[in-house]
Amino acid sequence: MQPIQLFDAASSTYTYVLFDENTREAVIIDPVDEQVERDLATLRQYGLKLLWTIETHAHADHITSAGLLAEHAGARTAAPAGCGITTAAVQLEHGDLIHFGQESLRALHTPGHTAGSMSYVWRDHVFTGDTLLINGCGRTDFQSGSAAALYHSITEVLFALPDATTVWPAHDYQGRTHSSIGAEKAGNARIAGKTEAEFVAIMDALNLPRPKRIDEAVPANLTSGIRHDAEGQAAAAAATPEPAVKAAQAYAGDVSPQLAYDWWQSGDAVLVDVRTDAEREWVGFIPDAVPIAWKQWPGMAMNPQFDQALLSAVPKDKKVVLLCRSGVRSIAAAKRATELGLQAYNILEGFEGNPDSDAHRGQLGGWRKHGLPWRQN
Ligand SMILES: N[C@@H](CCC(=O)N[C@@H](CS)C(=O)NCC(=O)O)C(=O)O
Ligand SMILES: [Fe+2]
Repeated sequence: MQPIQLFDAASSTYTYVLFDENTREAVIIDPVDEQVERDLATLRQYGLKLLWTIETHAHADHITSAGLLAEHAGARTAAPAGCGITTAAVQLEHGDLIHFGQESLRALHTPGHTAGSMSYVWRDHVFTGDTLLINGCGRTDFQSGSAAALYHSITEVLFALPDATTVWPAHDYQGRTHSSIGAEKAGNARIAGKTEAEFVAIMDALNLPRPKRIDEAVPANLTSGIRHDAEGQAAAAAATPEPAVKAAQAYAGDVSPQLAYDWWQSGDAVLVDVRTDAEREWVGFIPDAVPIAWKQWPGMAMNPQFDQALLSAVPKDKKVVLLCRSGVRSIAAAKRATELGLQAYNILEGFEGNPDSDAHRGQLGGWRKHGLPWRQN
């Protein structure tokens, strides 16, 4: 079985999806924000349930979609402990295993490109991030990089894997897709047959231009891709729980699942489920709720399909109560519904509940936990 390899041409980044063929549980390595729609479509196409998003390091050249995938696919975020990615739910240490179905991925600390960088071994494959590239390696001139550390990571950690191990890098700038440990050991121009001193001299002489997006990308990646600048508002709205006080100014209010259900049953409100079809299929749905997926990706200012579907589903004299997985997207959707002239309420903690939410919301546990009606497909 091969990993699914996906390419982002703008940053020459490879993203990988691995899954258990029986349970269909999946992980994604180094997802790119601008490709989130493609990645969700890939998960749908293969019938996968995304359990984990995993970073090899805090990237300097593109922004991760980990935060978006956590919200839109219900994944948990994992990142190397030494990378300062404070929002990651799991901080990985050397040797840690990430399980998906019967499969697992083993984390190897491979510092050098950055001090926290990790590679991941799965069966006879290794995902090397920017530690080892095809006939190259990650640069070591910024972000706590160290050529000496990289030399040890490559020669002692990665080259200790069996020669037949397939190498899947985070980037290739010349269209190559994969290599092997044996091939890199024998022929990698920067490191094969070189002493540490020779390697350090090569790295010191590279003189590469700074990545174009480094000033924007690194801070965003330290918070799983959730940006707080003006341009990043869409992503932030989709992925960051906001204090209810601030949010209350932009929509009619927050309601408990029980109150939303009562309004819906008495005919005062229309219940709109803003989760994606894939989420409903995996986790369960509410019979008779109106499904209108809330999609807001980086660079997408408007979503006319959402607006149109919402306006035709909700009569002007009724409230709309909006539900998502954990009560985050539904806030963004309630704000949009308010802009469209509707009296819009956010259902606290959504369908599944949000164990990470602040104390104000922490008690509720979501629609399902309240014993309100729902069904599995
Ligand atoms: N031109 C690219 C920068 C490419 C770059 O510096 N890539 C890093 C990885 S984030 C690297 O280590 N490159 C190694 C190399 O080019 O040899 C950009 O502006 O984003
Ligand atoms: Fe990098």
